[in-house]
Amino acid sequence: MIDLYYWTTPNGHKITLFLEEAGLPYRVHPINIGKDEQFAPDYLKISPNNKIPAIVDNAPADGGEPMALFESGAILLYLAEKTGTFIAKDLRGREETLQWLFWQMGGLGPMAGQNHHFNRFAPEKIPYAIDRYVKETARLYGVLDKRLAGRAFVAGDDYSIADMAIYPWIVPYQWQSQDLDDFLNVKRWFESIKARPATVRAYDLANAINPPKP
Ligand SMILES: N[C@@H](CCC(=O)N[C@@H](CS)C(=O)NCC(=O)O)C(=O)O
Repeated sequence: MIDLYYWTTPNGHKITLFLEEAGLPYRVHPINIGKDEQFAPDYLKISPNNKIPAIVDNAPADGGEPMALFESGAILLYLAEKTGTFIAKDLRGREETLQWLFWQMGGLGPMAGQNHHFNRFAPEKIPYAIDRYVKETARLYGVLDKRLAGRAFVAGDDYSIADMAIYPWIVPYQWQSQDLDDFLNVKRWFESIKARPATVRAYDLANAINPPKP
C-alpha cells in the first residue's frame, strides 16, 4: 500500500495519474496547501521541502521499513522502477524517457508555475514578468510540439512517466495564455491522454477532494 500526500495541483496529479494507470493500491492524505498544511511538523518529516506530492511506500522492494519520498519526478521514477512499467526497458528508450521527465522538472514545470503566478495570482500585474513567462512557456510548448511530431508519446510509441509529468502542466494552458491550436501535435497528444480511463479517474478524484469553485 502506498500512502499518497496530495493536493489537487499539477505536481499532485502526476502521481495519481501513475497510480491509477498502474492499479497500485493507495490511500490519499489530502494536504491542503491553501491552508498551509504542508508546513505541519509531521508532514515535514516526510517532505522536508514543504511541498506536495510525497509518498510513503509501506512495502518497498528491499523488504525494509516504509520508505518516504518527495519530489514528483523522483516519485514517478521510483514507482516506474518498482512496478517495471511506464519506462522503457532498453537503454536508449529509458534515457529518452528520463530526458523528457527532467525537461519537465527543470523547465516546463518551473516556467509554467511562474507563468501561473504572474499571469493569474500576483496581486500586482507586472508586464515584464508576464511577458517573460508567457514567452518562455510558448517556447517550451514549441519544443514539445516538435518532439511529438510523428510520435504518439514523448518517449516514442508508449505512454510513460515523462508524459505523466508533462500532461498536468498542459491542462491549465489557458492560465498560461497558450492556445493548443498553435501546437497541433501537443493538441493531439493532449486529447489522447485526456481520454485515458486512468486520467479520467485521477481528475475525478481531484474534483472530489477539492471541488471546482463555481
Ligand atoms: N519540484 C517539486 C515541486 C512541488 C511543488 O511546487 N508543489 C506545490 C504544489 S504544485 C506546493 O506544494 N506548494 C506549496 C508551497 O510552496 O508552500 C515537485 O515536483 O514535487
